[in-house]
Amino acid sequence: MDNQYIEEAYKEGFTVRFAVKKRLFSEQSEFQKVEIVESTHHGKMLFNDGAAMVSERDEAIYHEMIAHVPLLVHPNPQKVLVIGGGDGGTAREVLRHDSVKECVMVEIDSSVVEGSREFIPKTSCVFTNPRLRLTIGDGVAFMAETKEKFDVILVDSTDPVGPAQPLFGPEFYGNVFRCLNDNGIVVAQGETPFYEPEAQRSLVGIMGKFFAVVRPYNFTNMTYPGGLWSFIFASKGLDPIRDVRVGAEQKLGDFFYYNPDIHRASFSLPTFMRKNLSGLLRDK
Ligand code: AG3
Repeated sequence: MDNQYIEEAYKEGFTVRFAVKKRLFSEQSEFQKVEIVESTHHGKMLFNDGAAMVSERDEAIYHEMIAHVPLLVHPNPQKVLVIGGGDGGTAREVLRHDSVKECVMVEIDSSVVEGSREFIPKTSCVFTNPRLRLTIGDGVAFMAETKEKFDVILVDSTDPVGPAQPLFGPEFYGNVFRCLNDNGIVVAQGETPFYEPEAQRSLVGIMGKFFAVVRPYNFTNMTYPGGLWSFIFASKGLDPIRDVRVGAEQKLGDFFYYNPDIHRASFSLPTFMRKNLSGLLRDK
């Protein structure tokens, strides 16, 4: 049906339905089906293989939280790597930080970049930023081969199926650890605690094999199924709450979702999540 887009989310018979005004872009790439629609109430929306990635109405929540939490904990983030993130929203938030001299982005699927460039300027506006270095390529191979070092690495991936699956595996995180400077932080898209407890346990466990500090944090949004959604923060020593640069967020301008209270509170986990992750969280 043309006037709606349904994400068939998870095995538990849960679907999310968005009313659609117009279909703007549909391309079967080498990796996935990339679609962009204009919805009636959530602005332009990007879907990869039927899973919602971006809605203009609430993309700021995800993009502020993946970027500003680690970048306001790191004392001087200069070089940042984004794996995935082809819509541009994550890099856009990263480059609000003046300390960042270069943001490298490695996106596997040029269709996501091209579709976003044409139809979602709200996120793809970053592609004209001279401090962004965009590479179309496999993030897993890039991580395995690069000799570059980064202060912060952000894994802005789709769900752990298809092309994104290796981004949830141990080889990848071994390479992430190797490519991070001593104060390094990685933040990864961590799925929803409601429907993906095993994926969260697995990812937190893998990151804990390499990193001294591993702490999931949550945000709530309208677009991703389940509403409550997670990132996993891992570092070589920096603590996401103790080491936050108090007041530094004021230089960044206006936020939709992020603020210092949310930063701290997002690391407070509901009991069912604590139980699921018991024994795996790491604190210094
Ligand atoms: N990253 C994907 C979040 C996962 C959404 N999953 C789903 N709808 N089943 C979003 C990319 C934003 N830059």
